[in-house]
Amino acid sequence: MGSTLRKNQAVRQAPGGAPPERRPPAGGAPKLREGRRGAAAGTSRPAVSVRAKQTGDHERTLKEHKEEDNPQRTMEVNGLRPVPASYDYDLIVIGGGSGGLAAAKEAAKYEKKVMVLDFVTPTPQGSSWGLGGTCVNVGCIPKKLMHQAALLGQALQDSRKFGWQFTEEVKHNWMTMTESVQNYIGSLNWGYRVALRDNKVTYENAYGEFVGPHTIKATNKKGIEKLYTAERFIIATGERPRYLGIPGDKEYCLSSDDLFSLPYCPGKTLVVGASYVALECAGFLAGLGLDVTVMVRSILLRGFDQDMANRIGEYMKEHGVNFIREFVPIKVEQVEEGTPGILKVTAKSTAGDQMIEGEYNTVLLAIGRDPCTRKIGLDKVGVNINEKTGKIPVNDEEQTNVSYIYAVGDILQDKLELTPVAIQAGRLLVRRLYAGATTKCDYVNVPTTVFTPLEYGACGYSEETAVEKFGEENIEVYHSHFWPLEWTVPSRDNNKCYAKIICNIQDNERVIGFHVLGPNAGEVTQGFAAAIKCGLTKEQLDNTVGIHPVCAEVFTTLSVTKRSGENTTVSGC
Ligand code: FAD
Ligand code: NA7
Repeated sequence: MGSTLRKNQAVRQAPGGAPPERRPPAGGAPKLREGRRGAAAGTSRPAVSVRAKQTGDHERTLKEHKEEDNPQRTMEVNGLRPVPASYDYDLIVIGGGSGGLAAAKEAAKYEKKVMVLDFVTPTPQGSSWGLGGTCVNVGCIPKKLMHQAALLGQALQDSRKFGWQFTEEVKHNWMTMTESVQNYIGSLNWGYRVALRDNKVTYENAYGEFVGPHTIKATNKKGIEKLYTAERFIIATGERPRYLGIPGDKEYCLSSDDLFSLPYCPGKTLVVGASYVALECAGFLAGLGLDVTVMVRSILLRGFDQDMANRIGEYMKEHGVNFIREFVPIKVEQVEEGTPGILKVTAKSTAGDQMIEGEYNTVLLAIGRDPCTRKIGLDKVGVNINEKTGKIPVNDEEQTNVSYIYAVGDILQDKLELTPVAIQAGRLLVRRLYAGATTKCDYVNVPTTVFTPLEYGACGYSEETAVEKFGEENIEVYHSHFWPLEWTVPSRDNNKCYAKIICNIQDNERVIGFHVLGPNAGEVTQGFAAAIKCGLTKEQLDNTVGIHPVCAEVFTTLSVTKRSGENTTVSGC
């Protein structure tokens, strides 16, 4: 099937749909077109393309397409390396976040002609950002820096006991923090652009949408559309915050996509949601001295070890965070305009008919994130998604049901939503595609950290899932409280930090779950995660000499089993 005469039709029909004859068989790759020339770049008027030779020249495009059956022919694209004549690019990556950028840069290493499309749709409040995706702009990076700002406030308090004296009143300035954080993010955005340029990856700040097999439409901020073809595609479009769907939510509420660049202090804040984004934001806002309430629909940190989740909740409560349990907002109204203004929130009990009202300066929604997969033309190319969640199912090689389309990162069904996972999956995928590698991304025993005021690091099974999978009689849980030495002098929070490992009795007490609540939990967990990957057993942990006096040494001396019911509290080192 020749594509030449079809390409302009495809554009004219978008977004309504590609012509029927271009639609691939349901659930399968468009086999007839594999290895043949894809639709060349072109729009309804004129034919527009990345191919410098073609831009605006519809006649020449048609002529070139008549020659398309010669697979040996190569051509220059953007003045860069030659690619097989079949497509504009070897690889087009849709989404320039953690997974997409990693994949694109890796592919460029193997002399592939690569394009990245990245486009940020502004939030309902108008927030937008640069290249790099969620982690850099509105996720891990600003979150951890603001968490650090809160920890410094705590350190200032502790420092008095260590002899520091300050005469000035200690206050926090939201704008100074936000500007510093945003400046750093700006430098990262710039760094990503430079890295793409250095790697000869073509970058377009444009929204990508499939319009037909091997063909994508890129629409930039000005609405200018271009078509590109590629032999392969990687979808890495990530997720965006969900809204409640109640009156006033999009009008007045913020999401984490707005918070980190908010140009004014949010003031008294209601955080809606109880998973890690909600608790982390609530934690650092409270640590900065703000009045913070978390509205919890059911449980804290669904999916995480509940013993640890409840300890985090207790700690946050003791450190000034209010919790409203088993309520959901049903209406948000503006009482007063301003930066911040005043919002009235009406909420309903999930356990009965009770209604409550409260006034806040800011309402932050952190009720989950939806994958950006429903508006990228997946139906045009036959890529299956989970209709309920919007997630994309892939095989263990990150390949969708359409053989030339792959997906990585947060949009994947049943995979972890973490930056290093997206990066690892993207890199390994590209190495398999272009470097003959066979290593697959291992989604098991991935460590993670929740940056709540008392940090929580975890790797492997939660206690609940371990019991479910192996049976209670087959697991041994060793645990202990610990008191970081740094916390003793300022008399902080004895017996709040907590260490727990879960071992599989049937497998030589292999460590299948690792959990720690305490300072620098991420730093602690990272190393143990490597050991767990290597098959760490309880005996090996016991034979490991600790480092004194550090928090992590507790894992080398765990002796109390949960089953025994013995006391785990400590009073010194
Ligand atoms: P993203 O990084 O989201 O990138 C997707 C990109 O594609 C975005 O730039 C998007 O605008 C763009 N895009 C979408 N659709 C299109 C389109 N049609 N055309 C062109 N471009 C498009 N992970 C951790 O590991 N540690 C943490 O501490 C951590 N903290 C987090 C805190 C918060 C508040 C949030 C929200 C997330 C956090 N995460 C954390 C998760 C982490 O950010 C994600 O797992 C990671 O960014 C996923 O990478 P990705 O490549 O799948 O998508
Ligand atoms: P999660 O992990 O999807 O959790 C969503 C939280 O919001 C969870 O506590 C939910 O409660 C709660 N929720 C969901 N819908 C509502 C409504 N309608 N009302 C009140 N509360 C609600 O979301 P996160 O934002 O923390 O993280 C998502 C991803 O972002 C994460 O995986 C990272 O990649 C970054 P529930 O337990 O369901 O009752």
